[in-house]
Amino acid sequence: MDSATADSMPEALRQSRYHMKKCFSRFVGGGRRLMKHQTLMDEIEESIEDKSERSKVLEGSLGQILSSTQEAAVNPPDVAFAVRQNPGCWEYVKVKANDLSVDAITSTEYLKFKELIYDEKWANDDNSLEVDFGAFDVTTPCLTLPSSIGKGVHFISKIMTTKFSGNPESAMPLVEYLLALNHRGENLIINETLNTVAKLQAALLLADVFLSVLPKDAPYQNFEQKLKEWGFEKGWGDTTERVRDTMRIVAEILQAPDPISMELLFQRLPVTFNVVVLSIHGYFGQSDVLGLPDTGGQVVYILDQVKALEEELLLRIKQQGLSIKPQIIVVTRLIPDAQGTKCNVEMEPIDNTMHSHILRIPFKTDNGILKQWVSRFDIYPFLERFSQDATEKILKLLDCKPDLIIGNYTDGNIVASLMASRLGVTQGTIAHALEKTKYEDSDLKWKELDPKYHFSCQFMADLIAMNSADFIITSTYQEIAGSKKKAGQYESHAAFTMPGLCRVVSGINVFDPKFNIAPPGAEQSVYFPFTEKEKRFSKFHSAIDQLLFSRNNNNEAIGFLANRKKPIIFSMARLDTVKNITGLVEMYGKNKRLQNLVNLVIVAGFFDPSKSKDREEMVEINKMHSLIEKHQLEGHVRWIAAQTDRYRNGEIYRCIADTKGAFVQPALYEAFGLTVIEAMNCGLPTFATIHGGPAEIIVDGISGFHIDPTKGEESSNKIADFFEKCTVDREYWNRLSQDALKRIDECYTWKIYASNVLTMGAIYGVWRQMNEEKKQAKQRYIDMFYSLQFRKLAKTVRFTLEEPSKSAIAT
Ligand code: UDP
Ligand code: LCN
Repeated sequence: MDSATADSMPEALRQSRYHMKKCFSRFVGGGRRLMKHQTLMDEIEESIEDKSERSKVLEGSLGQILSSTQEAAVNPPDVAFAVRQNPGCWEYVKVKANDLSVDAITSTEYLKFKELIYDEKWANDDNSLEVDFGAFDVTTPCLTLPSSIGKGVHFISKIMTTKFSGNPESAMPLVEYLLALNHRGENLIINETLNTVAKLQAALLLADVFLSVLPKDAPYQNFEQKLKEWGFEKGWGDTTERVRDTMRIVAEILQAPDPISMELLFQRLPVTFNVVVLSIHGYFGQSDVLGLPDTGGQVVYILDQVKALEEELLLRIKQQGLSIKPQIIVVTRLIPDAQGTKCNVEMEPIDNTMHSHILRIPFKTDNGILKQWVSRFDIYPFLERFSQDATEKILKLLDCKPDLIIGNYTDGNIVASLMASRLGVTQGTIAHALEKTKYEDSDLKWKELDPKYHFSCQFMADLIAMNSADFIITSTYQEIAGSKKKAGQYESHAAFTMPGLCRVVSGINVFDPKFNIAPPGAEQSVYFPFTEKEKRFSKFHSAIDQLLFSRNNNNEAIGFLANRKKPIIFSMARLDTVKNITGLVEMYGKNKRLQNLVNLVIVAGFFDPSKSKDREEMVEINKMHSLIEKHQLEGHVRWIAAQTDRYRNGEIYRCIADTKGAFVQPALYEAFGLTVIEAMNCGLPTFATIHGGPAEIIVDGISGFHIDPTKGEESSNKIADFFEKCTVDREYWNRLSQDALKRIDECYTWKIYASNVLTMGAIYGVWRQMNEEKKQAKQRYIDMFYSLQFRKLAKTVRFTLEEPSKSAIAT
């Protein structure tokens, strides 16, 4: 087995043999255990007390290996290292503590070794369930450079270029693809007359000569008949110029393909008209839902995404010279007990769109319809039935199959997988957040966590969706492959083990070209700079003034700000543990310097734990109250309940900017972090967690600041330093504000997103067709895994509804 680490480690250990022997005897002295990177480094520090000796040891290749070690599993007398020198690149080695001999081991061997710590019987059982999705992908072309991860479309375009090159007949798959394009059975682009590369080439030449003498802006209808005689159908363009351009792209590809023309072509072809978007858990609605349990960024993302996709579809359809009405259906759960929202309404048109709707389908059980909200962690038993009901309803509504199905989060993605495989439709998935990396060792400790989180179901569902998807949309690079130091969310599914359940020797490969980065934006009619005075929603100003500065406690806000002249640091999030709003209150409470400089305003959850239905929220509410009391924060903190009106929220960010304040996002882990880009869009300087997406959104010290919420003191001092600096350098705050806006304009807009996603839908559609046999073989494995593993686990999910289960069922 090739392993650079295994090759260099023996010599590296030999050079520091004396110290390493000490370190290894310390490692094994602690008995069976899993050591995370920090523990490993701490123990090295304790073993080699002399600082200069230690630095000598940690120099060179040994230092490189140890600093790239994510974890080390100890089963005396052996220690196995999981080394990650680059994103997505893992090597495993086993070292004997007594003689420091080194062996390269496979990921499977490493997982088994690690399992010994948790479940020896399972680890030693030759028939423990091993899952290997990668076995079906050995012939799939993959990226090799970590820096290219997430650029799947570009890679596929290159691969297609080589496939279509060579002799003229190599491009036949493209001709076949064009022949198959249709809308409700009516041919588009070409018909059977042009069923070979040669015929298509000849016709394109003829058409070009014919079109060259027509006015550039002549409408398609003027020459439609003529083109039809040669075998061309609608869809090439709306004017002579556009038709000629598109034809030229095809002619050039047939002559000698290149990736740029390939991508351009797929931006233009009439492939997608009907899209189904799945987002099941939480309260999916257009008003009064944000901040409710399980209801946050995903809803915002999808509503904005649909609007952007519809705009792009309408533009493309017009430019294709077609008069087809696109349809986007967002499928979610119907909740009869809707808590004052519209989540009990079956169909709802989506605001600011012309042809997009929310379709709500109830969860059915053998006893009838489930009335209440169900936590996303408990949702699994309902999904199969939901997918069947949703599929029937969609086929009825569209009167045809959708062209593209996009799932969101675990539940939406597994349903998208079932639906896409049943209908034979291109499938895209979006995770928003993969829970696996949010909770440390959630795979190894699954048995402990399962009663509360049902990760056994969730991780199996995620694996199914990742593997059945034709393409995966992510918001950041880190979501796929992390950073130099930390593994990515998808990457953590490459090889992992859940002792007693299954050993995933190959879950997903982050070098697979199905991965694409397409970051979302923030709706710019809602989130715009505080300086655009004439656009501001001044009608909210007096209510916001009350909300922030009133001294009264009421249902909407508690606590008060004694000195309203101070800038405000502001945060807004669902009251989940991971969002760590209480962590922010604590770091503020402990830092008197910060308290003297700024006030703190929090928007999160609500104040009475007995009113919450969410397990984590109840705990956090209680914690908030006790922290405010413990640190005597009266007069410094205003706690506002969850806010549901995004227009007003936009204005809140701007009002905070008026105070020359800042936004703070203190999550222990944040997958992407829409609030971060909302705040930045409003020109509000932002401090956001280094753990997850925000680390990539913000360039530290330029477009905002990174904080590490696990280091409260350091973080609160960083915020305090900023505000101190602002008092001496009046321009500093403005510079930060402007650079935040610049960053957004360059990288985070919905327009770029929509164009990219529709192009993905088209390119991966052809790719899927070109690899059909391979896809089907893998699908059979996925189907089996679904039936034998996921389905069985979903049936075992037990949870309590807040009312007795009888009244939870509406028949
Ligand atoms: N949000 C809100 N009211 C609240 C809390 C959050 O409107 O009380 C909105 C917030 O403006 C953002 C979304 O919900 O648009 C949260 O998205 P984010 O990506 O920050 O976190 P998520 O909740 O998706 O994990
Ligand atoms: C879910 C999350 O947890 C956030 O990090 C994202 O910003 C949001 O979804 C939208 O993708």
